[in-house]
Amino acid sequence: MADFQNIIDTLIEGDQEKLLSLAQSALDEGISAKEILEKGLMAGMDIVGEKMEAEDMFIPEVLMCARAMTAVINNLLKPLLAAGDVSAAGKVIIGTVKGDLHDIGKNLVAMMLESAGFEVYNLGADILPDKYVEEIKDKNADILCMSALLTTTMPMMKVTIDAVSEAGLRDQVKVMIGGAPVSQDFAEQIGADGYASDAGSAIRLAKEIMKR
Ligand code: B1M
Repeated sequence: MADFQNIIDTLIEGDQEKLLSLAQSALDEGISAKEILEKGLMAGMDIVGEKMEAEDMFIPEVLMCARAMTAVINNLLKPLLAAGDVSAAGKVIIGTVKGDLHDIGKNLVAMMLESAGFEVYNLGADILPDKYVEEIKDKNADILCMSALLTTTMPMMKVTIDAVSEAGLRDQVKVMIGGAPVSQDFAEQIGADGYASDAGSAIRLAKEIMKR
């Protein structure tokens, strides 16, 4: 039986080496990458968020947790999280909106879309509306995915959609949004084509959009 509590505690401590070794042991025991991600890393990150809000943890410590989680995803889980379906699915531009530096969830979504056969251009975090526009044009993208983790940066999603419309590209590209504070209601309010609550639903939605 995997010791998810140990993984959670180690993530909260930000101990990257120990976290890598615990995740490797869990994989060796036959625990799936998805379970390690959801029951260990994401559960731990939720507690980090609560501690951050309560001012029990501060930015440097949270950054250590984020780096430890990213190391486990990139070094151990990435190849195992592949969705398996590798049909040529479409071109996706993805980034976290201007003013927002949170990129772990966005990178997970990018990685899963890639493994589902999409051609993914991951622009990074803190992305200006004009940069999205430039990349949509340059890559002739089918889908634009935006992530926001802060209530204060959610409005940048609307600003970006407006910039895409002003550039005359809105008919060419479908817009999907996601991130913890974002919702289906908000997607409708700002004129996005869809909202995905997690990486799995982002893949389902992207595939559905490409069929439309
Ligand atoms: Co920040 N932070 N943070 N933070 N941080 C939150 C988001 C917060 C909820 C913590 C809290 O107070 N409880 C809070 C936001 C409050 C709010 O606005 N509602 C917060 C705050 C306030 C801040 C600062 C303002 C703190 C400060 O400076 N005083 C600051 C802002 C910096 C900035 O961006 N300008 C800040 C900074 C940071 C760090 C840099 C230290 C670090 C980020 C490091 C990094 O990403 N490289 C950090 C972290 C780690 C967090 C928490 C703890 C964890 C986020 C995370 O990675 N979760 C977070 C609390 C929390 O979320 N519980 C918090 C794991 C990840 C897998 O989940 O990102 O939700 P998530 O992604 C999911 C889904 O949302 C969805 O799929 C993913 C996978 O299932 N999804 C998409 C995400 N993007 C998608 C795009 C799509 C589709 C689905 O496209 C279609």
